[in-house]
This record gives sequence, structure tokens and C-alpha cells, in this order.
Amino acid sequence: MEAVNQLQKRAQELRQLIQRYNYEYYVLDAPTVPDSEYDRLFRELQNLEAQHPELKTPDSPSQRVGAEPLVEFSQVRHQIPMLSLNNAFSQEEVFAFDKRIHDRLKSNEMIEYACEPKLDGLAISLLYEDGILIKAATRGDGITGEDVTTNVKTVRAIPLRLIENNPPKLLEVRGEVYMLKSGFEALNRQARQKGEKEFANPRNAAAGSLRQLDSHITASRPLSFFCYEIGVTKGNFRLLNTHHEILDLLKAWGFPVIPERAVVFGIEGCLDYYQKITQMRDHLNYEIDGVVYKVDRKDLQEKLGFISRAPRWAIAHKFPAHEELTTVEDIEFQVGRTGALTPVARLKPVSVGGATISNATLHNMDEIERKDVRIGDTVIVRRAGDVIPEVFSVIKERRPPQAKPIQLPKSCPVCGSDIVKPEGEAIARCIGGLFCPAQRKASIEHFASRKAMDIEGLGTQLVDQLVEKGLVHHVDDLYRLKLDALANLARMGKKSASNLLVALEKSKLTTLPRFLYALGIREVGEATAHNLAKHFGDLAPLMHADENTLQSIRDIGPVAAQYIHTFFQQPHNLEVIRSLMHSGVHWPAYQKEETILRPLEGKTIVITGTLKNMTREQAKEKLRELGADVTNTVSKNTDLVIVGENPGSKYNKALELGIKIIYEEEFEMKSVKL
Ligand code: D41
Repeated sequence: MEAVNQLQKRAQELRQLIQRYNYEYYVLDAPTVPDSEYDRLFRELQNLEAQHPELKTPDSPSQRVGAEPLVEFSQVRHQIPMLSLNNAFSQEEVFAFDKRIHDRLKSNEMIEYACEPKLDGLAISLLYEDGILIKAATRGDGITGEDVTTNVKTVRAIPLRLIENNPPKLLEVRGEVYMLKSGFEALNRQARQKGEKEFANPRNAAAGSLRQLDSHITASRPLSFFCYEIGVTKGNFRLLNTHHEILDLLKAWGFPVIPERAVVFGIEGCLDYYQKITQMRDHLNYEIDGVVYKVDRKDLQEKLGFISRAPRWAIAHKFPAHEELTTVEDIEFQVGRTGALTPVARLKPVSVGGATISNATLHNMDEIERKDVRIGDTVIVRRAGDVIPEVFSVIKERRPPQAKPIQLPKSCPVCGSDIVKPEGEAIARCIGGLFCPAQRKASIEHFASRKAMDIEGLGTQLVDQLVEKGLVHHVDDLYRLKLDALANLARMGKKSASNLLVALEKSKLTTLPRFLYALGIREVGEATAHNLAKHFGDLAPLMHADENTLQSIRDIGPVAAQYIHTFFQQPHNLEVIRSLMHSGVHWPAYQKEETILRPLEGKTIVITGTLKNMTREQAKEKLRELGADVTNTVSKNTDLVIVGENPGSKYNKALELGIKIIYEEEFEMKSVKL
């Protein structure tokens, strides 16, 4: 018994030491022991836990090496949505931001802003229960993300336990996981040596590393973390008055905060900060794409609230797009799903803002003429964030005498059909339709894409083969593919072939908007597909709708209406749809707009007391989105009163009048379900 106690004591000692050295290294940036000492203690703990698994604790640093691979990530709904940031690309926009704030606050007092570099990483949410990390999720769309707990635990800069003896019951810390520039370069060097694909930029590398089902892979990647806000809290937590104090507290609790943060006076202070960070940018060991300004005072933040998912009190001041010089080696025309010809410049490879670029879009013929791009030209290429790199302009002084002007091809480079470019339109198209292999491939790829039928593993190369080998002519042929035929394709084994069949099978259960989007009807993007689904509720009434009915729907104009109507008039399209459904493609009944979107329509709701996990403005906005009228006085017409901490007289009034009351926690539970 005594011996076991000894071991337990040693294990705890080791965990504490490792935690302390981690903190010194990642948060204070001031290690006190050499790496070798750290590694020795780490191995001792690992051995101890291997021999006595009962000594393992949920916050043990030994989990940082990875765990059993997952089959898939589960979805996590954020209790408080993770907002996005509005962007400013110029000083004017930054001044306008400051002015809006003063106008809304009806004050001309100078505002104090908390400034931070804007990391080019991946936003995540970390949930601590009684001071122990229990869940980590990606931001996703801000409402739901993916559970990446096991992977996040391998990131050493993220504390597995708070440095606090009396931690809040629940604490959500949000921040950015990013990859160090040096680590990113080393990773790409390795990939090059192994003949593997390189990551385009540190952001993709961070995202790709966190979205690994096998956390051992994540553990091997040089990821780090900076926190920037607190989300949900429960118990023993008093919200602080300013953003910078929150970061101070998080730092004391063991979270890395960005060392370059600062609090400045007024918007001029922000612009000075922008200049300073611009100069430091290339010397920082992480990629940033701008700086963020946040109103420092929490009470002002609350007054300002947010609008369409972004706070009014914060803005990202972006750096101008990265640019580089290179030469145009050739210009090719790619044929897209709708036959549109896109000229693409093949470039002498050049590194722009950390990513190697060898192709850049020229958009269309008009653009080529306007910019007068010729083969052999020296050009400026630009990459802004995630968008496709483009040829920005030509350096005419460097044009070689033999530079070749570009002409629109007369026939499709893929199928030989005629090319038409209607007068006054920018886009030239191949008229081959589904006769053109390029269009066929692109429509199949679109059908399989993530936002459409989401058929995992069906990428460009596989689609190319399927179409070229004649295995797939139209999208419905996908569901008739057989194992043997698939396994015989290049770069496919039995295993990947059967994975694809499983993915195909899985894709059969879809949703109406996904299916509509997947069909690839011109002008029907994701949003339109949703609107159509909401309006019609099912496929049949949509198929029979005339153009007038279609035009009456939100965001659908005469052009889209005509495309949709014509699409469902084509016997060929009807045949494909019938065949898809015959193969088992189906979707759950879709609730029409009225019932799904505005469940609180006609209800009058009052909020009283202080809400802990959202501001009153956030709560109001949410309720209004759901259709409710939010008012300030309780009367017999009130349907519901939501009660936070220290409620006022409205609470008594509600009790008096016998009006339905729910407490904040219940309100959150309900909204989580809605
Ligand atoms: O460094 C960043 N990428 C960063 C992102 C930052 N320093 N601060 C941020 N602050 C916010 C708010 C103001 C909404 C709390 C953010 C983000 N949001 C953000 N990251 C991804 C989406 C939004």
C-alpha cells in the first residue's frame, strides 16, 4: 500500500513539474530547465503510467502524444455562438468603425482599444470543467463545430488544467490554434523530400493537422495556441471590466496570450499600432493577416452588441494582399461545369505570402484584354487570404519582343464543340453541354462536393478516371458503380474502392437543399437551394412550379427562375432524378419556412436580471430571430419572462400575474435545441 502511495505521489509530482515547465516555456517564454530535463521527466511519467494505468488522470501530460484514432468527428454546438469579425481594408474603413462606435454610444470621449495581431490560424473553443480541459471544438460556422478534443490535447501550449486552486465550475476559453512559421517550413520540407503534397500556407497546415482522425499525427505537428476571449462560464467567476484584464487573468491561469497585444488611446492609437505591427510582421514566428481592434471596456461592448454574427465593438484591420513578380509561361483555358471558359495563367512558380503559386486566374477574356496579358509577360500576382491567386497587372516595361497575345479559342479545348460569347457578356462558353467531358466531370465533382452530396473520397482525379473509362456518364451512374471496376482503377485498391462504396451509400441519405444544390442547376447556389427547399418543402411541387411562382421566392429573379423551370422541363434531367431516387437517394421531410424558422412568432417575451452567458442584447437578438417580440414591461399580454441573476420588479410582477417564467439555464437549453 505504502509503495503505491509513493508512486502516486511521484506521478503527481511529475505532472506538476511538467505543467510548470510547460507554462514557463509556452506562456512566460522563459524556460528554466533544458529540453532534455523536460523530456526525462516526461518519459518517467509515461513509464510510470504504462506500468500503473490506474495512476493516469484526465489532465495528464502523457496524453499529449496522441490516442486511439477516431472514426469521425462528432458535432459540437457552441453554447454561445462564436462570432466572426468584420474586416477593414483601409484607414477610411477604420475611421468609419470608430465613428459608428461613437455615434452608437452617443459619446465623443476617446475610446480605449485593445489591439492584437490577427493570427492566420484556426479558431477553437476549449471547455474546462472544474479546471480540467474536457472538450475542444473547432469554430466551424460559429454555431456548430467539430469535436477535436483528443487532437487539441496534444497541443502543448494548451493547458490541460488551470493554474488555479478554486477554478470556475465551467470555463470556455477561445482562441486561435496556429502553426509556427518555422515548423510550417520544416513540415513542407519533409513533405517535399517524401514526395508528398505540401501545405499551401500555415493556416491550412494548422487546420489539416487539427482535423486528423489519428491524434498521433496531430501530436507530431508544430502547433501552438493564443487565447483571445472567454465564452461560457458557470460558478465562481466574476466577469472583469476590460478585455485586457480578461487576457491577464487567462495568462495567470496558464493560457498563452499574444505578447504583442497592447491597449491604445483612440483610433489614432490603433493606426500607430497597425504601423508598428506591419514593421514587425516578417520577424514574427507566426503568420498574421492583419490586426484586431476591440473596444477594451466590457460595459461598452455590451452596449454596442453585435449585428449579423459580428460584434460592433471589434474589427480586423487587414494587411494588403500579398504580391509577387513572376512570368507567364502559358495560358490555358479551363472548362467549368456550365461550360464557362476560364483563362488560367501558368506561371513560373513563386512564393507569395508563404504559399507557392504556379497558376493564377485571369477570370475571362475581357479581363485579359483590359490587363493586356501576354505569354512571356512579367506580371504581379496577388493572393488575398484564401481566395484564388490572380494576375493583378502586367509590367509592360519588361515585355519581351516575342510576347504572344492571347486569343479566345474557336473550339472547346476539351471536346471540340463551338465556343460562343454573346455580345456584351464577359463569359465565353463551350456549347457541348454534357457531351463535353470537362463539363461532365465538373458536374459530377460538384454533385459529390462537400456542400452537395458530400461523397467522401470522390475527388478530381477519381472523377477524371471514371469519366474517361466510361464508367460514369451522369451523376446517377455513380450509384451503380461496382467494387471490381473501382478496384481496377489507377491508385485505387480494394480498400479505397470499398470505402468509396460506403461513402456513396452514406450519401444517399441527404437533405432537400443539398440535393437541389447538387443537381447543379444554373444560378442555384447553396442559399437559393435553401430558399427553394423552404418554400416548396419537397421536390415534386418545385418540379411543377412555373416561372412566376419561382420569381415570387426570396432572392430568385427572372434569370434564375427561367433556369430552374427549364431544368425541370428536360426529359434527360427528369430521368437522372428518377434514377437517383430509384437508387435510394432520399431526404427527411423538409419543414417549410413558417414552422422551422420562427417558432416564437407572435410571442411577447420580457427579460429581467443579469444573464451570465450572453448579453441582454444577444438574448434579444436571438429571440427576435426566432420571431418573438421582446418588450420591457410585464403585462397580462406577456407570454414568457426569462429570468437571470438579481431579477428586478418584473420578476415579481410576472409571479403576480402568473406568467410563465424560465430561468437563464433553461432558456439556454431550449435555444440549444432550437
Ligand atoms: O488572432 C485572431 N485570429 C483573432 C480572432 C483575434 N485576435 N481576436 C478575435 N476576436 C474575435 C471576437 C472579437 C469575435 C471575440 C478573433 C475572432 N473573433 C475570430 N476568429 C475567427 C473568427 C472570429
